[in-house]
Amino acid sequence: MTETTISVPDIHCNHCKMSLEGALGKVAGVKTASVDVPSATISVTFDAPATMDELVAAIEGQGYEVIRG
Ligand SMILES: [Cu+2]
Repeated sequence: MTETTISVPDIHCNHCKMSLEGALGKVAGVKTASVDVPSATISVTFDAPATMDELVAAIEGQGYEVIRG
């Protein structure tokens, strides 16, 4: 199990939270995805076949830019 925190500065409201958690939840291998609106970050736990690149692609697919850290 890999746990990561992804910074997505454009997260600003509950709608962002719902759409991003929904998109990440559809990525095979993702166990949990939790958006924290005040800090504009997403905590994700995942296993194979999910990869960091796929998580980023799912986020970008919703129209958000990811800050890679
Ligand atoms: Cu929003």
